[in-house]
Amino acid sequence: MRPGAGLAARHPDPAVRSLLRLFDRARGEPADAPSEAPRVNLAASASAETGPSGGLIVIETHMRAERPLAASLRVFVGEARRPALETPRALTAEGEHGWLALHGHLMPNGPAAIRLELVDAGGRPLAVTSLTVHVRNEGALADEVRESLRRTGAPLVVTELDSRLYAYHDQRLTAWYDRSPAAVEEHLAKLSDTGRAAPDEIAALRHFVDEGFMTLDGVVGPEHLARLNAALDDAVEKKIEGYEWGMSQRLHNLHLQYPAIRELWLHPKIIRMLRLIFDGDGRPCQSLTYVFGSEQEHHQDTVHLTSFPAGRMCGVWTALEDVQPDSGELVVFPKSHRLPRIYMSDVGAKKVTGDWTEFGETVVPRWTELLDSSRFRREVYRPKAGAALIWHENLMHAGSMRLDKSKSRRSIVGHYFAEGSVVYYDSSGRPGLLYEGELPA
Ligand SMILES: O=C(O)CCC(=O)C(=O)O
Ligand SMILES: [Fe+2]
Repeated sequence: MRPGAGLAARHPDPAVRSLLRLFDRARGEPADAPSEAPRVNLAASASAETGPSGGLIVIETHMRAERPLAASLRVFVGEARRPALETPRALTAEGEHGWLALHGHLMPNGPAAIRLELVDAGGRPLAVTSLTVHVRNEGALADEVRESLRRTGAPLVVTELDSRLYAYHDQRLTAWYDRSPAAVEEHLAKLSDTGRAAPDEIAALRHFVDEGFMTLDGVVGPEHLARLNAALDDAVEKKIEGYEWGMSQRLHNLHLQYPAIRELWLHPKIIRMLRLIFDGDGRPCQSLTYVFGSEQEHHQDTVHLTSFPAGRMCGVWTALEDVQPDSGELVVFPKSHRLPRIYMSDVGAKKVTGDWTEFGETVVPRWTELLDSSRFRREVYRPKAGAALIWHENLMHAGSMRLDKSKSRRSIVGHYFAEGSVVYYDSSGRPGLLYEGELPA
């Protein structure tokens, strides 16, 4: 380095020097080798490394430097010699976990090499890592999404997911159940004429279209219910996620620990009904287990569990016991699925990174306003054990007040997305991951 040549060379702190080198470069300083290159670590992994993944390919990253350092992360996809993304990163000694998401729809099906590079302000390599991901987006919906992403020029790599990335206004992408009554009838007639759906299933689908949900009795039999309740007892006893008896708190993804819950998650009757709704496979993304009522305020899942195209998500709520009055029952507002969908950008809300205060001040009042705009009936769901309710993505629903705190309300919710869609959490801007394994026939 030429002594005294630039701002960087004059500063005593090496971290500041490395930042200032940026300015020196901008002022025409030559890209000298740094006097003492700090050790930099870069690691990346993806669930799509182990098997084919649809929708967004999520890459988890970890990067750190011996001492604070301004760097750029470059992402190379496939054979491309130019980075699909170049983004500044402030490296720290503590290290930082992060993520990137790739629009797999814009990639060919099959394996793809991904290379990540960290470079310093002068473009000199600091660290590099590679991985191979497996992309699979097949079927009519995936094709429509691919074409839409191409038309709108969606970026291949994203670091924040948002509704503005997608052509939600494009009516070619509207699901059959969100179309005109005539189009709905035509679809149902086809299902019926081809023998794909039985008369009771057609009736359930019609209820879903008109009211925004359907109820199914006797999905889970007594033996399976006993195993599910034993799993809940075990989770309570082990105080999983710090659970204390009587709490409204939900337990996340217990299907990963309890085979009985996983069996419910992939229940053939539920998967079959979702296949009829989505006109293709539906795949779960998570499970939430409740021992007592959630007392969750009215909301649409749309902003939390977001699909592109719109409407390709359903919630499935299964009762593990006969639901009692005053236990904090699930409440749905029939026909409210026809209300406008609310996304973060619509109300100018910032992505939630942990504190939900602003969300409560921007999104929640808009929901209240929408619900108050029409006189929606408030339907309390008080089923027998083993029954399930499937709601439309945009249906307004809530957990009512637990008027009798001693009454449990054992239930499990799964959120399912249509295969071929893009799955994300608009509220946080993070990508979603679907179960990619076998589905029952
Ligand atoms: O079970 C409840 O009370 C509400 C659950 C819910 O809103 C959801 O899981 O999306
Ligand atoms: Fe919900």
